[in-house]
Amino acid sequence: MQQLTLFPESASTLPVNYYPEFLNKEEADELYQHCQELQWKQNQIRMLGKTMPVPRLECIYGDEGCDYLYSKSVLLKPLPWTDPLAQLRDRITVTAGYNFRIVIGNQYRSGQDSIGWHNDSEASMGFNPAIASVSLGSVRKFQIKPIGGKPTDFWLEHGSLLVMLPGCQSTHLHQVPKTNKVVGTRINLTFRPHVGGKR
Ligand SMILES: O=C(O)CCC(=O)C(=O)O
Repeated sequence: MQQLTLFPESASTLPVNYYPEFLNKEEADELYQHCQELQWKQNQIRMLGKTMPVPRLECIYGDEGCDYLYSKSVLLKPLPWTDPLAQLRDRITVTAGYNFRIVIGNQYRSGQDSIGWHNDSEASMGFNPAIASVSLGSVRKFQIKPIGGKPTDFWLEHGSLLVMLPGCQSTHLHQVPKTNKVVGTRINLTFRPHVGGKR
């Protein structure tokens, strides 16, 4: 039987900080409810000469004009902060010590929704961004590895916060792999800096 490693030992050597109970259950449930009302969309991505649907739903909220282009093909244009998302942003800043100007939501509707190995090194975030990731709903495996190295598995729980520290995006890759297990919906919110837009 697979062991659920909620707090992997090797995590201490990774450029991440993990807060498994950042939100209590009531707060996490309330935020999950709020996230149901966000404007989710299945975008199209261009890869290897083909256009295909992104294998998850996405949304973006943030400061005016902080557009986010990734994989040279998916352009996300932020809607204004909702009150709960702005409150969460400020709370993460107090805990983690970094400022954020956008939040990108990922909704994994089933085990077949995923995000493959990548780093988040878009120029719009500036040099060595810190990225803070809040997980809600079903637990999914999140893997992180040094480029060319072995992955560490995190099982990101409802209400947890994982902060990828400055430098992480240059040295490490991360993913949420597909699974054939029956899993419910998971929502992930990644708070990010941005060097453009209106202040
Ligand atoms: O869903 C997650 O935990 C990771 C999301 C992610 O890798 C991303 O938005 O770049």
